[in-house]
Amino acid sequence: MKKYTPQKIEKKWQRFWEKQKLHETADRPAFAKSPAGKNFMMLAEFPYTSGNLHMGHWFTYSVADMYARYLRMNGYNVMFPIGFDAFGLPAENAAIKHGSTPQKWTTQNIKNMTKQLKTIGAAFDWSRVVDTSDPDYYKWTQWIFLKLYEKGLAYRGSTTVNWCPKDKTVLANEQVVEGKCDRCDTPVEQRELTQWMFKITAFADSLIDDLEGLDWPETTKIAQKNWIGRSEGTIAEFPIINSQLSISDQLPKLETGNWKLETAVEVFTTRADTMFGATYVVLAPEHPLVEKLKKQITNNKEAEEYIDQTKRKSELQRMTEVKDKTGVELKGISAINPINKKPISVWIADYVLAHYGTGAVMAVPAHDQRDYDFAKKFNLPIKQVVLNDEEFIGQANQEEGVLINSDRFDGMPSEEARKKITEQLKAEGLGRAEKTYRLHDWILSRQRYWGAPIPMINCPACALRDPSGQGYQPVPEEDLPVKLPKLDDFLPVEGGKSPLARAEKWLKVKCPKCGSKDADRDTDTMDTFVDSSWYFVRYTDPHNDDKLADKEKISKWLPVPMYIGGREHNTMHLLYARFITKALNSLGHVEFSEPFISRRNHGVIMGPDGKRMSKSRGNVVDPDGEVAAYGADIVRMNFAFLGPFDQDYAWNPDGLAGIQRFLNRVWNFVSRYSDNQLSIIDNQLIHRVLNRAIKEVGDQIKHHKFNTGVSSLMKLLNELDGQTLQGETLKKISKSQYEVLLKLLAPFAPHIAEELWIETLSHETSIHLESWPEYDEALLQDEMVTIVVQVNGKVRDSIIVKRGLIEAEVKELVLANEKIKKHLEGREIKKLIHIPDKLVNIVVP
Ligand code: ANZ
Ligand code: ZN
Repeated sequence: MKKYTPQKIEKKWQRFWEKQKLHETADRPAFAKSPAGKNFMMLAEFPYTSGNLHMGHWFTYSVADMYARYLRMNGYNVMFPIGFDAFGLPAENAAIKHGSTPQKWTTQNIKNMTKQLKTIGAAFDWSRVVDTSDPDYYKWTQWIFLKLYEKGLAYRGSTTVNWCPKDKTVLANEQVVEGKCDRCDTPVEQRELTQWMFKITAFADSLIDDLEGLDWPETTKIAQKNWIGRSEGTIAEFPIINSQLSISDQLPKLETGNWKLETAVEVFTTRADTMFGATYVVLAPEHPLVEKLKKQITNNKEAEEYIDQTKRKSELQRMTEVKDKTGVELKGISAINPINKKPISVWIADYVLAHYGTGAVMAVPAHDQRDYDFAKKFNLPIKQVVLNDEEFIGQANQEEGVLINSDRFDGMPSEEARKKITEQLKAEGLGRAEKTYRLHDWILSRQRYWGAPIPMINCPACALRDPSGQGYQPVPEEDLPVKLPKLDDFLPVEGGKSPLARAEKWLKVKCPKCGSKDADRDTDTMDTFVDSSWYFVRYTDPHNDDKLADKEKISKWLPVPMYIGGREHNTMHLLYARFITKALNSLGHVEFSEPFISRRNHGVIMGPDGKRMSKSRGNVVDPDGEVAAYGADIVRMNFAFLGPFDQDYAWNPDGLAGIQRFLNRVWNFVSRYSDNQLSIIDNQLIHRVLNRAIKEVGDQIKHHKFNTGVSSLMKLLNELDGQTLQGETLKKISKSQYEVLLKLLAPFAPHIAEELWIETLSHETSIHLESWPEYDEALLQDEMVTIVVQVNGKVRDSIIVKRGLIEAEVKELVLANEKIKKHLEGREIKKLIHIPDKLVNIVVP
């Protein structure tokens, strides 16, 4: 008998499958009724071209492959695509480090990673590979930009960014520590930068509301909702008056009830019910009204100093430094509370953010903690207007309740009062109901080299003629792709300019609108999240030169029925892909408005020390070594066996040996098969055991319980191997019963299953073209069970009987059993305890 040597067989079958084009998926007609023929894209997040496959890739792809193979065996026309998320900083930084270019580095890595991915033995369709840094791909990334631009969904806008004046670069919020650049300790400034943006906020509502229909992890849905941060409330206008003049002089329309004034502060509040308790108004220091009211404000200098000071804080800091509130009263002006028409003071303070709501709040110190802290510090009036069971000492009472001190709204519950107060404001032209969102538009400009150029041209001649001074013109569609020029020096430029500004030849271009020769290409590249927001669409038609993808092909494959990926993409990637889908849908390019019907998150494989694997920690385990030592099947099955798919695991090589023992046993078991010893009739007992296993293993894969799927296979082998089938000889296993065992194993360990199928059971075609075996529902019902037989509490034997026997039937069988008879020695039975389908205990004196 040959020994099981995975290294000898795995390459052979990988080549065999490739030659047979076994995993190249044809486009079947859409909307097939039965699973047979139904297209199914099994999507797993494509890798960054980071250089090497790590344990996490193996975990994700091998387990996703089991699911893909199972579906295929159940008649689905499965596409299991793979590609490379190749643009972006990692490639750029690695190229800098290794003295290479991003192009060379990426090409090399894709080659290397392809080789590694093939060792998994997954059913990837290599004919559909996409590479986001390939001009054939990013042509369509640019096309999407243009389509969104045409509809106003891509625009130039200015935003505040964290800016390090020394490094001359934009910093993410996480890179600002205590107001300083985390690299050089220089105080960070806030800067307005004009960049390209996608109007993701236009879809804010549907991005929340459509989550309901998705089969996604609840945690992912919650993460998206929080990220979008919809809050429903009221916009109220607080008219501004000169505090040195009498109110009636300034509000001549007092009698007519028309309070609308030219200058008013708009505030956003979710608690309009507390409006009678608004005792002052606070503007964000950046609020444009501060500049506008300069003439009336009597302490401008003080205000300006404070505004300067604010610029040095990041938004994150302003939100988190809660305790010590700072601010400046704007003297010389007052605001009118629109609900009771009383004048209140106006302040600027950095706890109010410029880019949330309207950038101004009505402060209700009795019921909002931030306002309370501020009021305490500056001695401002605190007026309770909501009554409830909560204590109200030393802090704000933020709960809802019943209104007090609120005129005709007294006694009204908060919720009703919000509606009624908003209605009154609206009737007086002083407010309206409004939703706001935490979500900002998506800034997609990057001042880096390794990305898809933004297909826009800036023409100074056109700018002169344009009333808004805007000279940007879209690159005509037929000129796409705007290829990324080769640059020797691709390093980031100081001063926030893109390295592409150095590509002088590339830069100069004729204006597509007016023909001026003075125009420049946009030198920014797109955020790599744009590249990955539509790659699944390209899989349906990866070689199409004329279109993003053929519409019919899109409708055959999409939306994606199952998407597997990491929790780190709960917000950004998944949100961006949903947005691009909704945008393409609204423009008529795709017929669906959600890209991913089901989403499952995979866990993370940590280092042996339980910490995230990283080179600096030195706890990286390289899968290549494990594969060389054990073979792919064992590594795959070990991942499946770890436990639930969505949990994190510390890497522990001990499991591999257990799986190795199991596959060795499968090998030896099936190798005992030989033509001349086979029985013609299937053994009924074995038939039952297999029947149950078919259902069990199938259900487990279907529900992504790959670990219990492996244990069911182990149990099955134990049963087959005669542990429980006492007295049944192996000779009685028929060929078709061996086949069932291999088919159940095939999704988990495709190489060994193929080897035994073709070489031992002498089949001519691949096991991976076989169907999942069918099971007999009726047979599940009267399936056999093993009953343990005890005498005086000691196990003496076990018997295999039909499930569901009653006590009398079991008793008869037990008493007829020779072994048990011996133990009873003719004594009289005092008592018999029967646990149906499990155990009998006979008590004798
Ligand atoms: C008055 C009030 C009274 C408020 C009360 C709360 C409680 P969410 O739910 O997160 O949307 N707010 C509005 N704009 C702000 C800004 N630019 N910077 C800082 N705070 C701002 O929060 C909405 C609430 O946050 C609003 O409702 C406002 O304070 C504050 F008892 O208005 B509230
Ligand atoms: Zn022009």
